[in-house]
Amino acid sequence: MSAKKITNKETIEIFQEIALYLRAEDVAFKPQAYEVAAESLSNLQQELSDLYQTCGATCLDNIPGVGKSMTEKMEELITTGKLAYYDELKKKYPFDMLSLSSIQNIGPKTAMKLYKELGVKTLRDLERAAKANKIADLPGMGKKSQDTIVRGIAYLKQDSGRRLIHDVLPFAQELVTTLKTVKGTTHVDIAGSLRRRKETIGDIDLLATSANPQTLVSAFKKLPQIHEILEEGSNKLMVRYINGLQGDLLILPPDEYGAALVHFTGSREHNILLRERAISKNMKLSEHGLWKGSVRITSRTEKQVYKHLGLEWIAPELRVGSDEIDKAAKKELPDLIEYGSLQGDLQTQTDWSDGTASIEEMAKAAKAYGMNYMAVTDHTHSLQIARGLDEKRLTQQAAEIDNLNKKLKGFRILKSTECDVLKDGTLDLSDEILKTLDVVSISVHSHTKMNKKEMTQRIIRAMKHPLVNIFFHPTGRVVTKREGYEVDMDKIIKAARDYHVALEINGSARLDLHEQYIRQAIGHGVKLIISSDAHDPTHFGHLDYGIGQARKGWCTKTDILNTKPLKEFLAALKKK
Ligand code: DGT
Ligand code: CA
Ligand code: CA
Ligand code: ZN
Repeated sequence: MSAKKITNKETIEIFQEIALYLRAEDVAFKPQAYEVAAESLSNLQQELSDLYQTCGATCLDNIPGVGKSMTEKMEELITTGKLAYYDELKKKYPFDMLSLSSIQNIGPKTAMKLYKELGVKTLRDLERAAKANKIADLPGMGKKSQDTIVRGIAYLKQDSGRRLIHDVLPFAQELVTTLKTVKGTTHVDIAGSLRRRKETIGDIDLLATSANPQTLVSAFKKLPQIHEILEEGSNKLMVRYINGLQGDLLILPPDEYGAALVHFTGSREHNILLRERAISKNMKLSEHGLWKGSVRITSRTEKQVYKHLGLEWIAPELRVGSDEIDKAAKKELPDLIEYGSLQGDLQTQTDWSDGTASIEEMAKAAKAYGMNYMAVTDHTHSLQIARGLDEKRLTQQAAEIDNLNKKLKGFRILKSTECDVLKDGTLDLSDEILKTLDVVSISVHSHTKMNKKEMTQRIIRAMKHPLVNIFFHPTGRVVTKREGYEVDMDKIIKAARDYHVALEINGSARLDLHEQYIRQAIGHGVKLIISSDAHDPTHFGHLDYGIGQARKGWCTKTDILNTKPLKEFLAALKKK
């Protein structure tokens, strides 16, 4: 068979686009299956076609998040280079759904409307339509939406090629694990934006030390994750990985390693401040070491470099070039929350609404991830796209949770909700039913184009409700997708303090709150929770990105309520 060899990246994009077409058509469940599969594939360590050659469909089926019907689709893609189902969709809707719906304010449905009403097929068409003022005239759009779209196009142009951290970190961690096993290797570390846990990543920077650099270089070149070698030197390689990202591996002398790690971790702004500090102390800092005249002061570890500059070691997540160096000089850095220190997850969706799995499957996955409790927070009925729950179904769900809790050992499922905040700031469920829940969480999903003042009032009204415990994804943003609604976060943070409502740090692609608001919130004594927003058993890893976000926002363990054991967590919530 001489089918064109399909890459992982192409498969991922096909699945993503199919999911969007299905969403535009309001199909239930199926879009999630494609999205989850696409997400898993982005962290696969091998080309799918190679995997298939080794062990066929069985191996495809074993990829987490990939079910039987996805396996069949992948098999078709690998063996024929095409997917008939996708080609059909493309024939029916011949427009670039993937690019169009990557623009701020354009969901799959809007993309469909733009195609049907204005014949918009590509980003260029979209730009032209906006310039000709045609989008503003469409029903439900208006001048404001058009302006947002224009800004979105500009944003995409400037941001092209960057990836969400979720789609890069596990891939890079696997590289590190493999390289560490190569004979003679003493250190392998991730540097750059990935180590700083930036939301989006430009490339994968790896640093290493080795007793035998040549062996490490040869081993690296043979990795199945590498698509092509771009540049090669005796201690440096630049490559393109199978996921389309570029990366380099730099092998360094052990004497320089600490200084190199500081340099290549960045950020640029942090490095500049460090160098200025070195100069003010009659020293010189470069990627090769810290120098006093022609003498290199010990630069083997980062700790030593910071120490000789009169600083505490600064966690990579804080290295942004603001006040972290001043605080490190005064020994005032916070004792940051550690990765892996959460005991429960407060936002999960199940197949009662728009999740892919049953409550039991989700609970088992949460437990396997190390959680001791998990709140089930299916959407509420005003959110029809997500098959939101009304009072009756929520009561049925409670009965199922009671049964499961009797069965599960050492784990507790909490009755909860992601209750929609309606347009006027009232809630989508009655007080009677809210009272029966262990945790009441609220969020905004509709009428997101309100002005700032109205939106702020609407949310504060909901936060004032005596039964509300947590406000989910407070700004409504989704990294690489949308900026979120207009809202006065100063006022929301103060309301959270006054009405004893915890704010969520959402670990999914939302990464909402942004670290700036996290720091502001804890400055006001507001408590936070970190959640995965899992819609699938493979999503609990999102918690880790939530912790990264919390660290970037200077949080200690005590700032985050779900670091507590269940009883203490429940006791810390607003009294009903
Ligand atoms: P990215 O790759 O765009 O997500 O962001 P970074 O921060 O990983 O940037 P990258 O890969 O270009 O460089 C890695 C680090 O190396 C960067 O954070 C700081 C350091 N670095 C690279 N070039 C320069 C430079 O020209 N000046 C300074 N001060 N530092 C640099
Ligand atoms: Ca980088
Ligand atoms: Ca780089
Ligand atoms: Zn939500």
